[in-house]
Amino acid sequence: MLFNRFSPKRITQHDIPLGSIRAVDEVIVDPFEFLKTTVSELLEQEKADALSKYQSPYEAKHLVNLEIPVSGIGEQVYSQLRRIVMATPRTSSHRFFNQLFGGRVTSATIADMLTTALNNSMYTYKAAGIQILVEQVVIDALKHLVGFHDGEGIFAPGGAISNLAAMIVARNEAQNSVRDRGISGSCFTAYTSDQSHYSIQKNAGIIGCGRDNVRIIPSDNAGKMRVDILRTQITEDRQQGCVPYLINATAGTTVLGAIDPIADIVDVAREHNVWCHVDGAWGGSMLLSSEYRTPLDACADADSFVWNVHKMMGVPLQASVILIRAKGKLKKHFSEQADYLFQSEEDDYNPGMRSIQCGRRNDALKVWAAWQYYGHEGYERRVNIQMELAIHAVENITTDAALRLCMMPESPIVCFQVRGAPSKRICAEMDRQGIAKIGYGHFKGEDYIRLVCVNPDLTFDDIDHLIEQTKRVGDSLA
Ligand code: ABU
Repeated sequence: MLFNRFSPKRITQHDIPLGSIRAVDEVIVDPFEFLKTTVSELLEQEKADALSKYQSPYEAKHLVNLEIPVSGIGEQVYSQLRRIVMATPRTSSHRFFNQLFGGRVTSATIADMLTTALNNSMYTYKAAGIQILVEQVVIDALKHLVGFHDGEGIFAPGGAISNLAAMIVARNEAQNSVRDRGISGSCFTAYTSDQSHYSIQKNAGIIGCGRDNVRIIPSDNAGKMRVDILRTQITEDRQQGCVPYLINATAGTTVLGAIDPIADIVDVAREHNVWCHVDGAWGGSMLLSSEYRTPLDACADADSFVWNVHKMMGVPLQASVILIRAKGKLKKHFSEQADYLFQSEEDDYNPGMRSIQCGRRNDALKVWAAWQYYGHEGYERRVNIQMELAIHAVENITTDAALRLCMMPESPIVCFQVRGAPSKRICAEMDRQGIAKIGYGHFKGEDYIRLVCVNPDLTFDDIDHLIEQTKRVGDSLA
């Protein structure tokens, strides 16, 4: 049995002034036994119920006393924790289609628990030891898949921040003085499609280039960036004296999963000498499949690439990586001196010289554990299964007159409508009734149900059941 040495339950009235201890019931809990039984119960419930019962925020507030107490409740915290766990949406269940992640790779979950127990910070070899080598191996594997054979990379907390890192590098490369002296005068323009992730605009605001200076390039009917409009826009901006610093191509858009014409976009970037970034947060994992990777092959010629491993590769959130084709840029744009921190080993083994963050969580061990478990072959099969699920959904939808497919998916997201029924309300009603968690997306003036087939443990029956339920709920609303 392993208790905290300092526990409110162990403090006596001789230790601290009278009145500051709240009486609590004697609860004896072995934390590791608690963890084991809670996880087992969660797994059982996930199979049986699939989703925790829908609770509005107002109802959820009354499930557990969430307020921070003046006097600690000691080991009673574990029963509170259990109640919170059981009331939390179950993203690994076969009724969860809502987000671009879902399912569970057990080896990665265990590795992440161990990461938490170890509690290293990934800025120096001194603090993280062999974990730095683990991170390097994982980054090398990812960058080779992209085709950045001489490149570099770093884990960051999520796709938006990884995109931020790429945009900072791109801005500084466009004007070398910016890092030290700030932006002066020029209008720094970025280019991204109307289907790209909102972080591009948000980050432009954060880095001082301005949200209004992001040129939103229209997409075609397949949700892909119009390269002809991109080219014209950059030319016009140059003529106006602007500094185009970034073109963002998306490999797997957030709603449709569409892949921009990356080779053509890279060509435009080279013509105009602009940094070409690929946001592959969603679609990056398609690189694992020889069958489906072709639309991403040209990423090898881009300047940077973002890959969220917690999406199609199924490790627990978060595991996002920014990869750069030319080695040295991360250090050039993010390193600082800190004698109290960087005390041993050369910079290659001190990733804190290359990251936005100082203290940095270890997101690499879980990826390494999952990849060891699957190998390249297993991961290829996993991506192929995700696509098979999506293709099955397409076949179901296109053979049913009550349904309408938005377009053939290029990655495992299938957008569709129940004819005559509002997609938004179907999704809300499915959640409220505890049938499934599924979201909607907007494209060319219409709302679509967005079916994300990211969990390879789903079966064709799960997909059919989901589609059947959208029809049933749609009929009740129509
Ligand atoms: N970073 C975008 C995530 C959106 C989603 O999971 O649906």
